[in-house]
Amino acid sequence: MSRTALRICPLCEATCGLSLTVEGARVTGARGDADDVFSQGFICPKGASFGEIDADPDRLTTPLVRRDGELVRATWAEAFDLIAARLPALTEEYGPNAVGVVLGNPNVHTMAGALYPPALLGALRTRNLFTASTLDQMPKHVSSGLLFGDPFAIPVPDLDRTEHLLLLGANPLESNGSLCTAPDFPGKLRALRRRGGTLTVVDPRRTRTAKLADRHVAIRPGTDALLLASIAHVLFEEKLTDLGALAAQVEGVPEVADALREFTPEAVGPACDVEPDEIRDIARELAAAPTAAVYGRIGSCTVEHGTLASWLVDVLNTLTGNLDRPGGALFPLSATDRAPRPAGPGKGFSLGRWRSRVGNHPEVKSELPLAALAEEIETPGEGRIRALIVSAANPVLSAPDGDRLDRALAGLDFMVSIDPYLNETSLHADVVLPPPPPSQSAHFDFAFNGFAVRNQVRYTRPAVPLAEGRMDECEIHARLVLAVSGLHGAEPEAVDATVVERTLARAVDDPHSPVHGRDATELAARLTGAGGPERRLDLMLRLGPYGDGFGADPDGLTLERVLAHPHGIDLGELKPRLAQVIRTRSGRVELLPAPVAADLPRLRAALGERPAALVLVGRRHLRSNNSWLHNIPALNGGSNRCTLQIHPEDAARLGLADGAGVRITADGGAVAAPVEITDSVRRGVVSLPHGWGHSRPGSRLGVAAGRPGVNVNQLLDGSRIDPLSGTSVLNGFPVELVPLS
Ligand SMILES: Nc1nc2c(c(=O)[nH]1)N[C@H]1C(S)=C(S)[C@@H](COP(=O)(O)OP(=O)(O)OC[C@H]3O[C@@H](n4cnc5c(=O)[nH]c(N)nc54)[C@H](O)[C@@H]3O)O[C@H]1N2
Ligand SMILES: Nc1nc2c(c(=O)[nH]1)N[C@H]1C(S)=C(S)[C@@H](COP(=O)(O)OP(=O)(O)OC[C@H]3O[C@@H](n4cnc5c(=O)[nH]c(N)nc54)[C@H](O)[C@@H]3O)O[C@H]1N2
Ligand code: SF4
Ligand SMILES: [Mo]
Repeated sequence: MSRTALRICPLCEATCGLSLTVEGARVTGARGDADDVFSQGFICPKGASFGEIDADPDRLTTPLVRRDGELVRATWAEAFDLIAARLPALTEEYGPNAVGVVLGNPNVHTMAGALYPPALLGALRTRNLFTASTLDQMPKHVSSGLLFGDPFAIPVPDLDRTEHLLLLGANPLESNGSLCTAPDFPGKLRALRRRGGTLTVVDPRRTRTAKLADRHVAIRPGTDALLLASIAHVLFEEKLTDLGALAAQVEGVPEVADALREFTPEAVGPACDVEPDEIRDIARELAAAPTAAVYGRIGSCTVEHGTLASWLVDVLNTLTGNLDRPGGALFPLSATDRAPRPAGPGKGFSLGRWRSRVGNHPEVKSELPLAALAEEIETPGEGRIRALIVSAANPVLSAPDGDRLDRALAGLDFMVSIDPYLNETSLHADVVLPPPPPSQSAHFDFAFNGFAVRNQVRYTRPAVPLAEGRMDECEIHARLVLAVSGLHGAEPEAVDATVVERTLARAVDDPHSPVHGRDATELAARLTGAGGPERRLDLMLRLGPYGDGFGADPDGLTLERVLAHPHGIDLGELKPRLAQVIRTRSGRVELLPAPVAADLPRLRAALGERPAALVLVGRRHLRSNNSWLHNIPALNGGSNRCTLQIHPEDAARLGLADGAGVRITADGGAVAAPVEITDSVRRGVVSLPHGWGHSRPGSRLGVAAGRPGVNVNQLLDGSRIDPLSGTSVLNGFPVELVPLS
């Protein structure tokens, strides 16, 4: 007997609604949910493999605890007893910074990862927080923090309505999009072309996305900030700027014009390898389009000038009047966002409120660069990291110099991993806490709804009941919070109750809240939901921008109402709302923030730099997801994907043959991979994907270990960093190649 169950896909940022076929407790099929208000049936091969991913026999089924050096199966009680015995004692003896926290990518794809880390960090009071953001989008947070006063105020391209899209360093045909949540991103690009709109793609590789474009610019890696600065320069020079309705809300326009004076197309062209005339054309097309959006992702973030490139993306959106207008780049308003506050000045955004102990890296959004984790564990002295809590992260593969991190992790006094697999990173843990497979978890996209191209709300309860011996990931996180807080053994619901209490206490005090002046205890008693996490979701929905305000708007959202719409509720197209978003001290968009101005000399210096002969960039494949889907046979079949792609002319010059081995050397080390000759990469650029290198003894990834690939991040020593954001340079670093005989 089979049944169907709905489940929002947690595998990438597109958040497609899936319709699962369930037999007993097993997911035997996955299709796109045609009635999903947002994804309307779209699915990709990863979503279609949901059943295989869910049932991977290598998933851990019980906690593991280290005894006499060996990780052995243990009960949940034994696992949490050990954590409660060890972690608080370490903080007691060495201070709060002795315990570090690493949060990886899947935390933004689980409810637990959204709801509990703030409480964990609040309890630990450590300054040693590291996340995947400093391998990814931190430059965009910094740029938005400085421009708008809120690091989460990230405008997204209005894909369904724009007439022109200038897309840099993103390959949504493989990635399905990022910081732009759009199921069927590929279909939306095709629709843009069909309605007469134009697409320009800037990428050193002729990707599947680039093949869809009207114009493909094969830029020299790492130089997008120069190109964008020059486009802005042309807009000023040819008097093509037109802020329209934005003018009154923006300050610093003349200052930007002045700061970018040197970035003429003639000065920038040779550095970017883009003809000056083409730069002018791109600028004119952008200015002439009735509506346009500039959008940059990984290839514009994880590079030498990542923050400047991210800033310039929104400078261009602003100068062309496309920021905050339909068809341009708009700010989504998700159902669990805070309800809009009155416009006006805010507290602004600060960087570097403290610095890392060893490398003196400035804090950004309370985080330190993930590339600095190993040195903070290795370097003796006060404040050294002695214990680590790692949730949903595999930095041994995803961050620079995994070999060094591997050694550093081995030297920790204590380590906890919340992870379904025993992999390259979790193999070092003293306690591994495995979440249940995704079919057994509820799902709500707290993060991605805030970057969605359409406002909507969807929630799916577990498709399959929690199996015997399993613990919900929310409960795992809540018990961890209790264990480090000296409250080991208390009911996990206590963690949620505390958050609810605090949130309501603030809301009833806030004159702008719909519950101002009401009784917090009475409101808490009205919350519905099957457990702590659902009650918190109900609270956020009810206090949110579309919420019922506990009766203030009887038609507003509640958990019950969302549950009554299993395919989701459409909340309409994105609307202009810049005034609500701005939290800068001036109350306006600050177009030339001081930290950006201070980093511009570094960009000017880049105009004169002699580019390296050969630089390396990454790439993604539709059937992968960073480091953790290579264990699924359905997603890791066919030809080897961990190859070094190289242009035929470069291959000939270096004596490299297709399929033969090549030794790749960079400042951090060397790896060997098979050569793949293809003219889809430009001359002077080679490409190797990340997330591979599954060859470390002690991990339990049977399928992945059979086709391990190599770890591209072993080529890096972690010293290449975008200084404003602490983000690692993962794209556009120099390499040397030698054929392997
Ligand atoms: N060279 C290079 N390096 C890169 C990149 C690149 O483009 N090039 N990309 C970077 C980017 S953008 C990112 S986001 C990072 C990602 O790097 P990480 O944040 O390290 O994420 P993953 O590699 O995806 O590893 C995810 C971990 O979470 C576990 N996991 C999976 N599902 C769950 C779950 O439901 N709950 C829990 N608790 N754990 C789960 C997996 O087993 C795995 O151990 O990599 C970065 N590294
Ligand atoms: N299938 C699949 N989907 C994924 C993931 C995955 O691993 N696999 N990972 C998810 C995650 S964590 C993220 S953050 C997103 C990322 O989503 P995207 O940003 O779309 O990531 P990529 O596909 O790596 O595309 C980056 C592109 O930048 C190009 N590039 C490299 N250097 C430069 C440069 O200097 N300038 C320019 N202009 N381009 C450059 C590369 O050639 C590449 O085509 O994808 C998510 N979705
Ligand atoms: S596009 Fe992303 S969210 Fe949609 S099915 Fe594929 S992996 Fe899942
Ligand atoms: Mo990412």
